Amino acid sequence: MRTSVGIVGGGPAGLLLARLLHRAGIDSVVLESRDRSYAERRQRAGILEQATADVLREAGAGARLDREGMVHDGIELRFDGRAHRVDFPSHTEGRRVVVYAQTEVVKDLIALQLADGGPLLFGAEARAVEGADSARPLVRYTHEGRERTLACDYVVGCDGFHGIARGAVPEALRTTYERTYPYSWLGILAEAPPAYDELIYAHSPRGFALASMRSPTVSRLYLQVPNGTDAADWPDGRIWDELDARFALRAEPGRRFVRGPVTQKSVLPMRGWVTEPMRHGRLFLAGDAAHIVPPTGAKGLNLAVADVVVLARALEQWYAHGSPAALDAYSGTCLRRVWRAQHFADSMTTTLHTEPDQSPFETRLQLARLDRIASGGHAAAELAADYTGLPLTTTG
Ligand code: RFL
Ligand code: PHB
Repeated sequence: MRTSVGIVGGGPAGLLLARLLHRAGIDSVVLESRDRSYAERRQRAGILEQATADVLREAGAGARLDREGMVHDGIELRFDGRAHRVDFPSHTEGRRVVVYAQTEVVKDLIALQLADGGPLLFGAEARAVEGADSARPLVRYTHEGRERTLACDYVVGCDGFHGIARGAVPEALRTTYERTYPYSWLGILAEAPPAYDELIYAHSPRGFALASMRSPTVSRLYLQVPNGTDAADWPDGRIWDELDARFALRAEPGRRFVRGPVTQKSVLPMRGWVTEPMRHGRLFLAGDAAHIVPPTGAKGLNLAVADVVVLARALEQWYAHGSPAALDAYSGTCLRRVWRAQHFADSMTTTLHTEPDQSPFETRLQLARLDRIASGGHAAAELAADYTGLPLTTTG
């Protein structure tokens, strides 16, 4: 098989790239190792920056997002037993976020691609990218028990953190930056109406907790837990009790979460990680294949979208005008945004979580930082701007 752009990985990055290229008249093939139902059920992100929602609309994937997505105008920070709201529109000239699950974004993009796009192969596992620095790169993959090759003009590795594409960048030419945090998240999905209208990020002496949602009837909740925690040690009752304790408000001492059946439970490590550069010859890396941010800033999916928007525009300029300038600028353009998001995600993470041997002094500093944000002014405006995201045009 031969195509213009071979896309390894059918997560949000790969699927959206295929859509954007299709709309620009550039053909592509997406190779996804998992089956469709697995790809559509994998629980992950929930928050779309305004620019991300706008891109999905432009790509034709906006109808259900606009019907079912929940527009949020702010978040709550909870610390020292008190609640403080950070408003987004008033600090950002009207910017907001949309709560719409990654599972739904993926379903919408898959349906579009299968309806009128280029080939999207499920159960197609890429084994290697070869000839990245030649004029004729190719992807070796297996599909339906057979070894196959996909010959391309360009290969894009959208195959996530555990993918194989970046292995085609010689070690001597890449640098990896990494931070592992000394705590993890226990995440649950529960059939229970969200207890609050907005997301709540809670700092507490018992550790961080986050209340998010998936729909008016489904809650998504997270608790900071020690690294190495086994989800089996957290029966449902223990989780709800701990959530009640970490979200407790002095003004409403008896308030409890509405409990419901817990349908998913898993432990997620927290890390920051970037590989540079995001290009080698005719191979480009996008999304989690090139960078991971800790989820406290809700940036991972949004960064994946920003990467492929920049890349799709650059490929358009190449195919329409023969101009390589935007392709040459791709890695630098994306990495500037990646490191800003990395910085924001790190500061949210370290301000809100409790280190295993944290001193009372450090806790006081965290509370002072949170108090600065809660007081409004520049600190609140900065959080609102970072959370709702940079406009895509400034990086395109
Ligand atoms: P994905 O989603 O990992 O997709 C990669 C795809 O590649 C496939 N694949 C292969 N296919 C063929 N051949 C191979 N050899 C392959 N190897 C892998 C995989 O099956 C998969 O389908 O990467 P992508 O597209 O870059 O998307 C990135 C996002 O998934 C990720 O950044 C976010 O989920 C991060 N994230 C969040 N991001 C946000 O913007 N807002 C949030 O609120 C948010 N919350 C989260 C998150 C991530 C979380 N976890 C699980 C770490 C919350 C959590 C709990
Ligand atoms: C989620 O809804 O899964 C979610 C929301 C905000 C975050 C992380 C995850 O910061």
